[in-house]
Amino acid sequence: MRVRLLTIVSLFLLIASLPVHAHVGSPDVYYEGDAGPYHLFVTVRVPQVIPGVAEIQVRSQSGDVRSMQIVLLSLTGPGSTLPPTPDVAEQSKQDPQSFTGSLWLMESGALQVRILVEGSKGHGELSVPVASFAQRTLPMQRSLAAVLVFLTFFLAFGLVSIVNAGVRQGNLEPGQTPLASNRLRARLITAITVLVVVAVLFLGRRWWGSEAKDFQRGVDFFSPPAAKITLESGTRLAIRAKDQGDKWHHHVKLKEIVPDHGHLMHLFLIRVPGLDRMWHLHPDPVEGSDGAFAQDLPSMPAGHYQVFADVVDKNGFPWTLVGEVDLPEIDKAKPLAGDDSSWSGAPLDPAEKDSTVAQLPDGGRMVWQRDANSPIAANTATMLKFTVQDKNGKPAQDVEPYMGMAGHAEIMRSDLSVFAHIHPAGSVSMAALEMAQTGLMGHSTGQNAASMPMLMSGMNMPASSAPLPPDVSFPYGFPQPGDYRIFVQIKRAGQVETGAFDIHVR
Ligand SMILES: [Cu+2]
Repeated sequence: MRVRLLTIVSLFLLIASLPVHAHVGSPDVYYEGDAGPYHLFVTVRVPQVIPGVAEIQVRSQSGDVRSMQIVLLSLTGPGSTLPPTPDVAEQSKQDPQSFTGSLWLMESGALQVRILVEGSKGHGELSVPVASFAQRTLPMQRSLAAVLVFLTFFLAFGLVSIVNAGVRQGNLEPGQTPLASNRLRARLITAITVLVVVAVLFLGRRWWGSEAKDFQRGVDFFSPPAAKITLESGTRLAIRAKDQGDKWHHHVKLKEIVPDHGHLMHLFLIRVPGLDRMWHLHPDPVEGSDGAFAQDLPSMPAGHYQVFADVVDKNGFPWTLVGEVDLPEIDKAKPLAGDDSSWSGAPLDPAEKDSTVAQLPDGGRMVWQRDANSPIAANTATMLKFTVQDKNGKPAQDVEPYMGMAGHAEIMRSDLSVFAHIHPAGSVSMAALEMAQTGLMGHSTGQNAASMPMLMSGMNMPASSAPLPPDVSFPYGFPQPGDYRIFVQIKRAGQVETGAFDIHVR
């Protein structure tokens, strides 16, 4: 890997700053799930540059875990079935239920962290998908640049003087003065040395520049792809990826994406500014097109809309296409059907206090179970827990699965620099999570990505007859301070209901 030296140098010497890309600004992984008999809460803090070190934190719900090992492997393909020797995660002395470790992410793409647990209930395994990519090119620290510039000139000047002195006086006895011919030869060779040194410095600078450009190309490759959003024939919205370069289109074929909890694409339309209208829709691929998707829009007011379209490529890498569109008023359209849903309410006002109660359209409420006195801090793993109440204020008895899960939450920062579509299992893509489970104990190994779409289409489970609990929780950490709006979507008695909550994150 050609960028290795550069990035390792950057990694050790440069200051980290806020992540700006991916999943749209929310690259860390928060996950809750079972490793056999052990219930674990996993946080993976991904590095800003690749290669880079990911920090893994795992907390077990019970105290019966003796040891834990972690290992990194590809999510799909041959590498996904051949895990290297795992590393031992260190058990915390203060909190024996917590384990930490770090893993080098050497390559970009869809990876997984496998966690192997030993404890009094035997062995357990868990795999968490991790999207690995460089988020940005880190700038060089000024002090480091100054030191390097000084050393460069010192060495260059030193080399020239050594050559000059060597040629002029190298063959002389002590005390002898150099001959005129020696001086002339020394001048000539010194001039050549200067030219060579200047050429080496020039080529070195070119090399550095091309490495930096290469690295930036990698950053651009994994930044959220721009979407081209067009309104066609009145009410039909078309979604396409804008030209992202040949390499991207070769690698990520929108014709070959895999279903993620029952749909190829989850499309979010949010009216800006204010975030006062939100649609969660599921466009279908356009027959015969090269990766275009389309959706018949429901009735909606005119406005400027931000668009996020979540898809998962065939390797299990989650992409969020980002775009904007101006829409005229759309009326007399077909009502929402299937898994499509919408929300409307008051604009996000940062001056307002944090909200912990959301009114639902049927008279019920959704309550955010949190201590309103303890503020939420950025980059802290938190459990966002909500309770659904019926119109009498009692815990709802009719919550049912919505797209196979107890709930879906969409989290966005007021400036839309962050967008995350998360689930009770956490911030990982559900399609990638399915892929990650194939290599685990109890699963037949050797399943590859090609067999996954079929396997995952089974995720669209029919609603079971027994109602779900009225509580739904989402593990998550807000990636940066600011004002956020959270949409929590659940299904009750056949109706999707959305609660909106505003929070100021410190
Ligand atoms: Cu979802």
